[in-house]
Amino acid sequence: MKTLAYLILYGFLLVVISHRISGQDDPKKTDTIQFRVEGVCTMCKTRIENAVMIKGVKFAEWNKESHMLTVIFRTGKVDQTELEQAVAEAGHDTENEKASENAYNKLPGCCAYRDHVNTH
Ligand SMILES: [Cu+2]
Repeated sequence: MKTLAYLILYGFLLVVISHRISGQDDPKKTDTIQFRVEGVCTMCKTRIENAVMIKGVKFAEWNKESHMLTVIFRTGKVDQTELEQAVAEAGHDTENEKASENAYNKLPGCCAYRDHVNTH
């Protein structure tokens, strides 16, 4: 009977250990990053947050005061360069990616952050 008890205990430990190992490459694992994005108003906020919601992104929030964009994304599904490029395509400069003239000129006048006219 003692052997059986050991076998059950051993089997239980194996299950626990294999669960822990598989948990390490859990597809639901996420990373959080922050980078600076230029913008002025709540319209910018909506535009920036929508632009960065590409495949693999779970959550995005841009702070109008600090100009920092927080992004939570699936580990390995997307990287910071792709995220910054997506934001730049919407017309907003980021730390490492500058929006094209074409993309920038599509922004409404109140969002013209490069001109430093609007500080609302
Ligand atoms: Cu704006």
